[in-house]
Amino acid sequence: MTFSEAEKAAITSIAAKIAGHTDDIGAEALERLFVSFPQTKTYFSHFDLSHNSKDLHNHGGKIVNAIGNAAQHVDDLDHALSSLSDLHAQKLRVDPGNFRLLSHSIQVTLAVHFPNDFTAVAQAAWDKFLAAVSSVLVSKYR
Ligand code: HNI
Repeated sequence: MTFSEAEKAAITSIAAKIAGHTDDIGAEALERLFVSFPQTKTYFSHFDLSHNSKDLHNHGGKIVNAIGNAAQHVDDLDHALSSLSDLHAQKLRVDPGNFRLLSHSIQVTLAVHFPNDFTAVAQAAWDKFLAAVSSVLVSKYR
């Protein structure tokens, strides 16, 4: 998948704004995922999923940091996400359909926090970017 300069700008500019708040943004995105699509909680039965829990912040931070790193490598996502791709395919075996649900929850979270930046152009770029990230993370399933 290739990204235009305008798409890259929309991705990196919002990624830069997220940078100082990865745990908070990630925890909120996860909470939105679990509230909206309760079946996704089954992968996290070992976590404390109560509102604002430490587990949500820790794990949310990991996810959003990985996305922030990917935003710096949109032309080389296969390489940038290689070990995470191994992990999700070989160890976690998350149903691929769940990636769309998380991508959606992330976008809603960005929209709420950065309403001025989350224009129609930015939304389309983020939707494409998160779909590309998800596609790499499920690329090694067999
Ligand atoms: Ni995902 C672990 C990133 C989608 C379930 N996941 C991680 C880690 C990162 C990560 C980073 C931590 C790796 C480590 O500890 O080395 N996950 C991402 C990203 C996406 C994604 C960037 C998509 C944008 N993961 C999903 C989805 C699910 C999911 C859709 C299930 C609904 N991930 C997990 C689980 C773990 C995990 C489960 C292990 C959690 C733990 O610590 O036990």
